[in-house]
Amino acid sequence: MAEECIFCRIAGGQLPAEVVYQDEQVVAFKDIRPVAPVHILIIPRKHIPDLTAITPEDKELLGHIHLVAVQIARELGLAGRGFRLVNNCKEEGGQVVYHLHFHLLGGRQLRILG
Ligand code: DGP
Repeated sequence: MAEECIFCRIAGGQLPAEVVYQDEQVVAFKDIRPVAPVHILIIPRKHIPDLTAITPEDKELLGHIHLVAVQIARELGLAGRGFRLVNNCKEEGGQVVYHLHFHLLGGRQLRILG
């Protein structure tokens, strides 16, 4: 855990969040500034600053995050309609919080990125 990291603090229960799913590896909670009817952040409990910091050790974790994303999408009725799973990496990728996270977006027609 990184003491100053807000997502570590959410994962540890020291900061409140609307948690929709959690297990020993990941936590999923509603984004504080939603840009779609469904906007959930899926984070590993492990502090990984950004996507470039992943290692081969994280392969299983990254697969697990995707399985959790699909499970949540299914539970929210998005699996048939479609959704988007996004990672913003570093400054030009639009990353603001430096704890790896994936945005699960859906519930409306999403436009081309860019
Ligand atoms: P990114 O730009 O990919 O780093 O997105 C960070 C997202 O995190 C952004 O959509 C807003 C969200 N966020 C920031 N602080 C908090 C918080 O304290 N609680 C929750 N639920 N979301 C947060």
